[in-house]
Amino acid sequence: MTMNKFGLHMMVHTPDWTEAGARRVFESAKKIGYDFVEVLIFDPHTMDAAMTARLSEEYGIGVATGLCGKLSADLSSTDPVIAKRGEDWVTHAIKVTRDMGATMLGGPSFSALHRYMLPPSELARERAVDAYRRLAKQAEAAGVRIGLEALNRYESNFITTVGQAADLCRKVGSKALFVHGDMFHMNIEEGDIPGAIENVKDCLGYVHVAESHRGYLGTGNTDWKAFFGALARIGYDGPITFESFSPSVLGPEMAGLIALWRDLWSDPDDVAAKALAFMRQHVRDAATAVA
Ligand code: LER
Ligand code: MN
Repeated sequence: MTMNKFGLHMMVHTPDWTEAGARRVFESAKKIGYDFVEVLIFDPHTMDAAMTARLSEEYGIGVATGLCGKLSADLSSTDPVIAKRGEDWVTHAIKVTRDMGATMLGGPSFSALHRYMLPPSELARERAVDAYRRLAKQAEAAGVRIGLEALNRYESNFITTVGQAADLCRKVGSKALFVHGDMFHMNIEEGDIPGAIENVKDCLGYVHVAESHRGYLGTGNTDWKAFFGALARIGYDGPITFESFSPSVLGPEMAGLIALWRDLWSDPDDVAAKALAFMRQHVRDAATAVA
């Protein structure tokens, strides 16, 4: 029996974390059988943590959070003012995560969701180690852990492989940091996905299960057997979250951020229900294969 908990990303249903939107996500998660929902924090100053904690309790469904930086609050910037704003952004998100009753804050908190035109500087990389050392201490005090989500080259320049995420975790040297892998991004950036997973087994803490085109699981080109097989071999028992997007749900601005130009589905409950069955089956099959 797997120990993994299964999560449903809020964006399958809504880009807005209003009470009405949140209820749709919690209701769907409960009806389908997910264990928790992932709330994407686009601005930690505007998230209603009390409402989230109340609904989490009401539905009996857990919460994890994700955070994206932005160009004016970008921890990876060489401009110290912008980098400091980026660090403060994560500090607020740690508090919001705690107040939601969650313990995991993943996502690309280290940069904006943006197509950068230059590589990150060595100075920014050095500063990020110090920044995450300070943030890890705050996270430990709050009972929260911070995941570093490796994104593909068109959405960040700072951490694009799970190995780079692990490097930063190891340099910081705190258990409050972990690697957050996402199969959509790994499928673009990693040469050897099972090998990449093996290499970060000491710090992998969270995964996004997302198809190569971000639509229905099993309808893209991802080698899911290889991915779940690698998770089983390293004994991964952490959270597994389904992440999928549709422009008709996100609206043009959000969809544009991640270059989502085609509708691959229109029924959030259907894509979410099929995804949970798909993930459970793969986890079961992979466990049997390694037993
Ligand atoms: C964005 O491409 C993504 O994968 C999200 O999980 C960002 O948190
Ligand atoms: Mn993701």
